[in-house]
Amino acid sequence: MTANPHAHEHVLLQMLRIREFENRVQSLFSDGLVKGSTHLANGQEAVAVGMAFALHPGDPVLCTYRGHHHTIARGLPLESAFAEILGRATGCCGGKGGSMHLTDKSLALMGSYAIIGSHIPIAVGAAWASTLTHDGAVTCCIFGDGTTTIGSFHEALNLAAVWRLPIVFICENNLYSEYTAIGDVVPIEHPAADRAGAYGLDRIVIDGNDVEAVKEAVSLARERASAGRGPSLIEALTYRHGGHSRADPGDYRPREEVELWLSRDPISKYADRHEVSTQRLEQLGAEARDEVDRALRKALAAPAPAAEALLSNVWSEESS
Ligand SMILES: Cc1ncc(C[n+]2csc(CCOP(=O)(O)OP(=O)(O)O)c2C)c(N)n1
Ligand SMILES: [Mg+2]
Repeated sequence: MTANPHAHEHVLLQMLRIREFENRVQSLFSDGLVKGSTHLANGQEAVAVGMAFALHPGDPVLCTYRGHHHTIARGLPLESAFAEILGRATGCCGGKGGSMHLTDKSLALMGSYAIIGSHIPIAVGAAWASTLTHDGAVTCCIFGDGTTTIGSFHEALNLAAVWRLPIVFICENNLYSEYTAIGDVVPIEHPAADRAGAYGLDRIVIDGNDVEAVKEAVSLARERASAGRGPSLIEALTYRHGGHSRADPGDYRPREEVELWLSRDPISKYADRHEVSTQRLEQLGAEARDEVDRALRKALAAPAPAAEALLSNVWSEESS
């Protein structure tokens, strides 16, 4: 992605770290160590990593319950993410948020949201704030294909467009909304891009399993936003390798479809393009596994939140 000869490995390592992290979360869930639900992003790593390489430090990012990959790609330490998911005091939300609420203001990770579409108006608010404070930040808001049927998606998009706010919307179209194929509930092929014109925006559809395509599209959108030319809506085509959440085996998906998308795995696709040997890819995978193991050991050793933590973060403590 850059002139640095090791840059390819860096990109691969980022995707491998996320993949290993997600695999470990699945095992932790199966072992009964995760309270609540988990929504993994195996197969969708390129969207997160491409986005993270295109954004600048301080750009606010808002994502969903399927947000481990976005937050890790934006710099959330693996240990902090594990600890949060395990409900430990050292997690990014002190163990009180869990898998669906990875948030870290110091990294401008302004929340993962479990209510579909709820974060899109909040992201528009963050972008509006940047026009008032002139902080030069561009907000990035990520959501799924199913979210495009929610009213707040349309309301927020309209406002962002008419006020030309500095925001990049990314729709991760993984073809399913929980257990429902998007084609069964939306009468257009591209649920986000085919509606962009209604808000005066370009129709942008990209291969979300191609990390370089994602980086390029988000960089262009970021430039446009910084130049005061308003938002962009990017539809990134991708696929989750597993089910919607927890123990969902995803059996409602045709086998050929799953196989087709497994053959488009973003990690092997990138490794093939840059001629990374199988042996080197395995070494990088082992490196990622070691790092994930170390982080998990530390998170597992961390204490549960103290009882008093129940009463903190209920009201904003910053204003007092
Ligand atoms: C307002 C609201 N309605 C329904 C749900 C239940 N729900 C959780 S995930 C989901 C599917 C969302 O699909 P999509 O936007 O494509 O995201 P993906 O899970 O594929 O990343 C639904 C309907 C919810 N969380 N919030
Ligand atoms: Mg979806």
